[in-house]
Amino acid sequence: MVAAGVRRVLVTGALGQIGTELTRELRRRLGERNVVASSRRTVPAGSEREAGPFVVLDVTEREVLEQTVRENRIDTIYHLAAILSAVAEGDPERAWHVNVDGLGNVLETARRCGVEQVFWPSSIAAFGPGSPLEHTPQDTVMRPSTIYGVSKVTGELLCDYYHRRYGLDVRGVRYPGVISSGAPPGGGTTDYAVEMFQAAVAGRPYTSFVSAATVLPMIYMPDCIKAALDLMEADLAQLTHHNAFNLAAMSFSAAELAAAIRAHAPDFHCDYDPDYRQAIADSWPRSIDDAAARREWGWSPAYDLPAMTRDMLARLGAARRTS
Ligand code: VAH
Repeated sequence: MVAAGVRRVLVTGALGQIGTELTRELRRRLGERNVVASSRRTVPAGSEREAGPFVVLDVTEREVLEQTVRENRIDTIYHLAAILSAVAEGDPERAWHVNVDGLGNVLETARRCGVEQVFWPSSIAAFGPGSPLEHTPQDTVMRPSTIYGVSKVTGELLCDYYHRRYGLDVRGVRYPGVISSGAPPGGGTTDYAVEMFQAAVAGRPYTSFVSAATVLPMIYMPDCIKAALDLMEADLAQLTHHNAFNLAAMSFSAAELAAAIRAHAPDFHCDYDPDYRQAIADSWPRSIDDAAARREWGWSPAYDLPAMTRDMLARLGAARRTS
């Protein structure tokens, strides 16, 4: 029997870059037994599986999803399972199936099972060449040129529909590139930022797949997790946008990131050899106006580029020494 008032949470994509850290923080706050981690992949013994309940779950299989929600008495879903921008361009049909049909399954299951809250992350990838790309507004033209961006705009509209039509409390943010020292990123266009840190700590040079001058909005993982949990705990009556809040913490070029790393690792060398992901990056905002998130639920990032760089290098260095 779950203590009255304790959330029963399901995390999809719980083995991914964000899912791994979000599951860990939710379990710290709610108790391990109250957070069910799920993934399409199985997890080797001794890792996240050992830390609490884990189920193998493909979000495109609605019956399995509904059975998991009912059997575990889930009242809150953090839906992170998705195919990211770079991988999605290699298989647009599957990206649509996972990102859109998967979200549709989560929303319909939440409606049918009386789930109280759903968190689903959109992305700055929901903007495109037709959007203002400097200080991109919360509400503006959204005609993304990637299937990932198309799936994110569609998802935002689907979440709005379920909130308006059924009153489902679904919330989310448009994440920028996420930088973290834990689970590796999963095939996005911003993965170069994490890979640069990993190369520097390993004493290796790095070849960036975007140009030195490429500027993108980024967020450090502790702020990424804080945003999700702060938004989910916010007073619904104060929210105008519900899902798809613009969110950012910093913007910098690939060359500025390399320089910030070299301030700690003077021998680190980075060169630049743009590939197909350059066109994706060029279609995205360079900076974001996240005033709505700051106004409606008090968003305030803790990490800027110098603070993130110090913490990332310290964590990766410590992990390397113990591996
Ligand atoms: C990606 N990391 O690169 C994700 C993110 C804004 C980028 O959505 O696809």
